[in-house]
Amino acid sequence: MVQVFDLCDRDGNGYITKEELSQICNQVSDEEVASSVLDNVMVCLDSNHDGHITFDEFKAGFEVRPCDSSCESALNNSCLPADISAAPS
Ligand SMILES: [Ca+2]
Ligand SMILES: [Ca+2]
Repeated sequence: MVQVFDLCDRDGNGYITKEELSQICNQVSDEEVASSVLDNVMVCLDSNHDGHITFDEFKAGFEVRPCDSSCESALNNSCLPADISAAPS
């Protein structure tokens, strides 16, 4: 999970912005990921809504995800779920 976070945190400053999420999604996905989808993912993962996803938020977001159908569908529409589970740990 730390590796996945580091992968998403492209500039290594300890948190993921929507910009970085967009970059990683467009890098791993053949299809363009809609900005509205990324907005939903940010809302789901950024639990204190400061515009940054910290590792704790990132980890917590994926742990609670199965309980939250709207977040699950947002994440399913992004590039993240398959790559998270397939990522080498
Ligand atoms: Ca970053
Ligand atoms: Ca946050």
